[in-house]
Amino acid sequence: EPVFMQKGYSSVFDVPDNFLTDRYKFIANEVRDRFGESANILIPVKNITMPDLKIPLSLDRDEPFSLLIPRHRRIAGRLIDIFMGMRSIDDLQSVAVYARDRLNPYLFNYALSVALLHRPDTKGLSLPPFVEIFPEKYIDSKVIPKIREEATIVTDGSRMPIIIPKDYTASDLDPEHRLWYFREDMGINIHHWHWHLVYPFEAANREIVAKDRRGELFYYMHQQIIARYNVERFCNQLPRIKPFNNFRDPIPGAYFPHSLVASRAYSPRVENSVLKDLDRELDQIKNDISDLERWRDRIYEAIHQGFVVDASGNQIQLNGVKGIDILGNVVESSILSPNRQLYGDFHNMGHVFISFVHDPDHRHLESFAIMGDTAINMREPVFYLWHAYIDDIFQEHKENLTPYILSELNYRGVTVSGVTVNSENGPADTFQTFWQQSDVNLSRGMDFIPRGNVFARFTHLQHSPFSYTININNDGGAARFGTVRIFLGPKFDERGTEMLFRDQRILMIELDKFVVSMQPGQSTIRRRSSESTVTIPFERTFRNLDENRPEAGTSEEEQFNFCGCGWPEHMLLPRGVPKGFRCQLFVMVSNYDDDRVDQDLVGTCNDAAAYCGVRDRLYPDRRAMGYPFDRLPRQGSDRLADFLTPNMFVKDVSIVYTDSTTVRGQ
Ligand code: CUO
Repeated sequence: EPVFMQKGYSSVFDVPDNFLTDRYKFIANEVRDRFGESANILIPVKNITMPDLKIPLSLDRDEPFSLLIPRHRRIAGRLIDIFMGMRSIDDLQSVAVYARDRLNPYLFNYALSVALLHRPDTKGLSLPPFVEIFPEKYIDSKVIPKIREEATIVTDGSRMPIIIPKDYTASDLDPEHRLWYFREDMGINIHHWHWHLVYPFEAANREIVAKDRRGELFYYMHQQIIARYNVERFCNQLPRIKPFNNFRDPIPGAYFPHSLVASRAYSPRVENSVLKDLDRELDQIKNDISDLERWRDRIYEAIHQGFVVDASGNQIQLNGVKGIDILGNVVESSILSPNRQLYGDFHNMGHVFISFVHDPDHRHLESFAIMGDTAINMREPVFYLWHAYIDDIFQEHKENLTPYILSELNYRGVTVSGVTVNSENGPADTFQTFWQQSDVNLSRGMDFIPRGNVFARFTHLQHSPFSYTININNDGGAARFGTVRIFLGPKFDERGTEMLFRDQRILMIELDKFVVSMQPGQSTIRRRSSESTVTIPFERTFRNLDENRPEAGTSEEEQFNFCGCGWPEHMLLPRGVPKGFRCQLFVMVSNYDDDRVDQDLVGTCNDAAAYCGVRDRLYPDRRAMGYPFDRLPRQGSDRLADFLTPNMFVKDVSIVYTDSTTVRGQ
């Protein structure tokens, strides 16, 4: 950790005069004195010949920025290229300092983040949490003047946290609003933003995109989001999402984000909006709905034929292990798609069509709505309608695959004989959920206010810590390794009928996955919820919530970056219901010989690999993502119970929700 980023140090850049914009040149010394006074470190900035920033400068500073918009992608691609190409950290710092005050801030932040994540010489650096830099995207715009007032009038140390109301986007008249705590959760949105930072779909440098199984991970991470959202819906007496699959139909529901981007309100989406052909010269978008339909038809055709056709006319089979990975890149699409000409840019442009539903031809000079902004589009109900449809496409492919046969599921000689859940405060085999309030420091995101911390207090779901106890019997004569796979799924559907396997399997939520060594005979395994390889702890999602508070990140936690990707721990479980939401907990021990990926994971952040992979490494599980639930079951497995082999175990559990609120740290 460089000294200037350590606690207790504040620093300013010593900027060469010719770096300053014209507006500030004449007061250069005065500004340096003013800010330098309270700083104890002056960071020298090398005066270098600037690379050509003409393309990045072509996006105005006060425009919103979205990587889904083709013009913005090209601009960002150029800027990432510039940042990646700087020969040393000093040179990178110089161009970043120079560009910071000239470029569009969202573009600047995105491109610099991608570069810092991918340059070999900056990989150890921390990225400040996105919500701290652009808080206006995540909170009610009414709160911002209150934060400014607190920060301007009250001195640091006596400031009170400003409460972000939890019900600011809608009232209970809208049944969909019951899901506010999932959609509006900052941690979930930050996870999703981080995921797309780590897995960009386009870059001049192909290596940045071509990560191990990134197409499959695109499918799986978003599949899990839809599964989780559907289970949350059951907990709120709402049915599963109806995918948005007819692009000529009105889009049900509405959404008013009540938030700002580039100082302007994000456009709402009104009830029954209908997509229209897009013709927006400014964004260089000219696409008809029929383009979307044509791409969709070709993708379905490829799935049914079992192959895609590449640009030279060769068939690439989809039925092998690589099939889902290829299909993921086709559908998203990424530059790894074998034929973007033919299959187009389906998922990305779907986001774009929906995000311009209020101004398809730019006559009202409006920018995209939040469906076009990866940093926050999980706030929007339509996100789930669209991604449920994307998942339908992937499931169509998965249903074409041969179901797993017994030998692909069983682990001979290994029996799971019992599973118990122990929650810190509650009876066995129950999970406990409740509300918690936590503070986030927004001072970085507030321009022109006095220094020091200013906190916003927001409400999120939380659960009591719990542990699994798993009893395993190893009949073999020797110690053996196994992969423990833990999933949770609803026992009943939205009508109260016990679920059929074929429906339940796509609602199975991954909770944890880890390797165990089993001595011959009986063994008992204990695993804590906080160890989950799906989640990262709260402190990592938000990193240094307050650098001056004792619980703030240890140096290990400050290994942010790739490590910032991970489902937020506080959202590990669905909310449940007061009487207890009845679920089935599934535990499987698979044969590690068939799972293992030989690689060294020392020094990597690999503790949230399930949805995020491992940086610079292979995905640490050779099986298909979602195994064993990623395919239809073999004949005769109507219910989960019929699907079980001796190395699997199912336990009925329930999630008990209490409508009470605690405050973190109190
Ligand atoms: Cu993450 Cu559509 O891929 O939002």
